[in-house]
Amino acid sequence: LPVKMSVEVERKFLCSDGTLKILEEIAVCMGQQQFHDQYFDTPEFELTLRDMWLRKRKGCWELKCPTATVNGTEDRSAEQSLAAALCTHYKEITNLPEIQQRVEEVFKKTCEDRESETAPSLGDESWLCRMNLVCFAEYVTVRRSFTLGDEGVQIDLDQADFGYHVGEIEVLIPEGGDVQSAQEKIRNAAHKLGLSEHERVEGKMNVYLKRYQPEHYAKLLSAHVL
Ligand code: V4E
Repeated sequence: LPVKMSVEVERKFLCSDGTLKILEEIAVCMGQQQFHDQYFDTPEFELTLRDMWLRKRKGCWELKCPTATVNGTEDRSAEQSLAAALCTHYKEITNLPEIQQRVEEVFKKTCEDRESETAPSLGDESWLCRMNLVCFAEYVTVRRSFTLGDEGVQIDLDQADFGYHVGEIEVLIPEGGDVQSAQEKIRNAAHKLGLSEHERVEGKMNVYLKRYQPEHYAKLLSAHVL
């Protein structure tokens, strides 16, 4: 069976009191949750240097990686280009065998014992060891989620345990879906929230690595990943 994947199109923002007030007026609060994220890579940062982000959240594995397709930019208006520049988009893979296969492809080494192995139970994390993956970042986030309803736009307000607050406007689309129209929806939502068109905001990982893993951070900066 083909594995269903989605692409997350997202723009981060700093949530001022003013933004929060507007949000509470125009959006519907979907509740609050708390989760502990653990991110994994090899000691040489082979995944993150390829902009691949392997994490465990609430007992589930997720891999975020760049989308393969490159969108043509010729027909874009200045507004569309700006909307695109403020957004990121990543493919999200949540199926564990698919994640393991992607990671193996990166390392270009097949594990000899793979064929003979029976399917690992969900609790079996020997594959981490086999692929030399170690946890390089972990933090707890308290997230309040809102929806603008009509257009499938979700807004999250995140508070990380290392003292960083950040907002995210996000739209999920199927793989191969229309990234540009998702960016347009995000731009409209940002406009409704009164956000500045020019702010480029750091994500939690950015701040975390800068603060706690400066060597890793510097490598990602010079590889233009962050
Ligand atoms: C893709 C990525 C990272 C993985 C964490 O992604 P992010 O969406 O920031 O985390 P979170 O907790 O909000 O996950 P969600 O619940 O939305 O799935 S860490 C760094 N990146 C790349 C990246 C980038 N280059 N630029 C920006 C602004 N953000 C992320």
